[in-house]
Formats: sequence, structure tokens, C-alpha cells
Amino acid sequence: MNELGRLEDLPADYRAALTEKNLVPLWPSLRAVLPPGKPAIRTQATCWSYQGLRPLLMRAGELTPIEKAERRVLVLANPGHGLEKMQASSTIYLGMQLLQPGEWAPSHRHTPNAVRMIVEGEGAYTTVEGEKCPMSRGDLILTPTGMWHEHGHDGNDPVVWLDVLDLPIVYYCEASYVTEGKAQPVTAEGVDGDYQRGGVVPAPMFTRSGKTFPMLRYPWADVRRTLESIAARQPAIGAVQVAYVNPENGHDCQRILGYSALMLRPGECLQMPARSTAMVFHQIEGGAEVSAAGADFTLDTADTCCIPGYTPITLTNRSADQPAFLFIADDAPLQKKLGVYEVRN
Ligand code: 1HN
Repeated sequence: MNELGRLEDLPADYRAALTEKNLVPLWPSLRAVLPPGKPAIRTQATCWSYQGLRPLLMRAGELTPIEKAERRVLVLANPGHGLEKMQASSTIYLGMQLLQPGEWAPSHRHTPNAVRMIVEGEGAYTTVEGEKCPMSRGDLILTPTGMWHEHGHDGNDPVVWLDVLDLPIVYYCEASYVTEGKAQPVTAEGVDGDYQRGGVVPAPMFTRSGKTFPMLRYPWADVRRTLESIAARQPAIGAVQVAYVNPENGHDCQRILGYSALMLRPGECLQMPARSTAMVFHQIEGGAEVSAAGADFTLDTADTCCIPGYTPITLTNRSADQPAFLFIADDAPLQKKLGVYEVRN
């Protein structure tokens, strides 16, 4: 590859004349924006221990009343992007949110899409467009773009969940904003929803739902049972993994970020090929080892880590007799739409 001319090679008066007219020469920066073979990646492999952050989150509960926070969250920030950017990867935002008994996080809606993966506690709920979704450990609750949502808590213990949003990319698009609202009337209970089983969907008078986001709550008990069943029925399968999809059309459940759950059988070691997407792993149950390009993380239950894209990853169940369950987030839906998604075997 040719060595390209540097900025310093150009006369000062020429550079000043360019700057004055808001012009920039491409060639000194061409290799930076188009590096050979592999992108320049700021995302660093980073791990956030739940036991490490939990006391700090509980302290936030004492220091800052919910009225002064709206959402009481500690952001899982990737140092590679700069902590102040509040991003886990180029597209993914992660935060651990605390709601104390009796607290209410008021209704709003915004352009970024969010999901919640519940980490601990019982009795809290998120109401999404009038559907009151109870929160239990391992449940996934969607609050897609433009949908009203608020959180409440009728239980007795702190409730914590992991928020995953596509905020960094929506913000980068200069399309991120919020609208505040009033408390929503509850019009539906999101306990046993319209979608009880794959392959069976509501069809009143032969008409299918036209909703973009027909299913808002994916109960962990159902997901776990499906994973256990796959593991039992298909001992030779490459990975015991399920995707969170739109039950009406089988597409990813949201448009920008993709979500899945993975079961590592007792003692299992799984090699994942390098993919162009950064990935987030959150330990729902059990413990795992995540190894990727020099990073080696030991995940205990409720720990979360981020691995940059274009990196092969090895996942190992740390237990020889118990399964381990991981929640995975990536930006494959976005990359596929953009036509830049790759798997490198
Ligand atoms: C948000 O709306 C929530 O509704 C949590 O719980 C975290 C982070 C950035 C922007 C909006 C919530 C958020 C957020």
C-alpha cells in the first residue's frame, strides 16, 4: 500500500486557506478512516462485576431520591470510548437501574429503543403503552422507539435491571429525544400475553396483528424451558441458543439491536467465530468464562461484559454439573440492514 502524503507536507498558507473555507484534504486521513483489512476499533473488552457495582447502586438509592434522578442508573461505560460518552460499544448503551419499593419512574417516550433484562427483586413492573409488565429475574421487556413507558414497584426489596439501548447510534444520527407524559392508564396485563407459544398467533376474523412490536415481555421461565428442551432433544447441536424475535414475522424483535439467550451445557466450551458486531454478554444464571483476544473474564451471576467486533470468542461454562445461561446483545440487525455484517471463519 502506498505511503500517502501527510498534512505536515503541505505548506502552512495552503492549509490555512483550506481551513478558512471549511475544506480538508482527504489523503492524510484516508488510512485512518479506511484501515486495511479490519476497522479501527475503540470498543475495549470490558467487564462489570455485579457484586462490584451493586453497593454503589444501592448507595445511589440513598444519595439521590428518584424524583431527582427520574431514572436511577449507573451506566456501564466503555473506557475505550471515554467514560463520559456513556457507551458500551459504538451502538450499545448499558445501564444498571435501581427502583426501591414504592418508587415510581415517570412516564416518557423517546426515539432510542430500550430493553430491560431483570437482574434481581420482585414486585416491580414496567407499563409499556398501557400494558403492565411484571418484572422477574431473567425476563426481557421491550420498550421500543416511541412507546410510552414508566416503572413502578409494589414489592418490598430493591429491584435492579439491566437497560440496553441503541442510544449511542440514535444520538449519533442526531435523532435522540424524549417526550414527557402523564401516568398511563393500565389497559392490559402483560402476564400471560397474546403470544403463549411459538407458532400460534392471534387471528381474529382471519386478521393478523399489524403491530410493529406485538410482544413486549419475554418471560425467562419460557425462554429457559425452551433452551433446556433444545439441549435435551439435540445433544449434537452447535450452540443451544434462542433469538428474541417478533412472533408475527420471525424478524429480530427490534430494528437496531438483536437479542438472544444461550445455554452452556455443564462443562461446555463454545468457540464463536469472529463477527463484525461487538457483543454484550450478561450472565442470567450460573457462571462462565469469556475469552477473546487477550481478554479473559470470569462471569458470575449478574455480571456483564462487552467484547469488540471482529474478535473470535470462547465461552466456557465454569460448572461441570450445572448449566450456565447468558443473555446476549449485539447490533447485527443494524449491520445487516447496512450491508456490513460479516462472519469470519
Ligand atoms: C430510559 O428511558 C430509561 O426508561 C433507562 O428506564 C435508561 C438511558 C438513556 C436514555 C433513556 C428508562 C435510559 C433511558
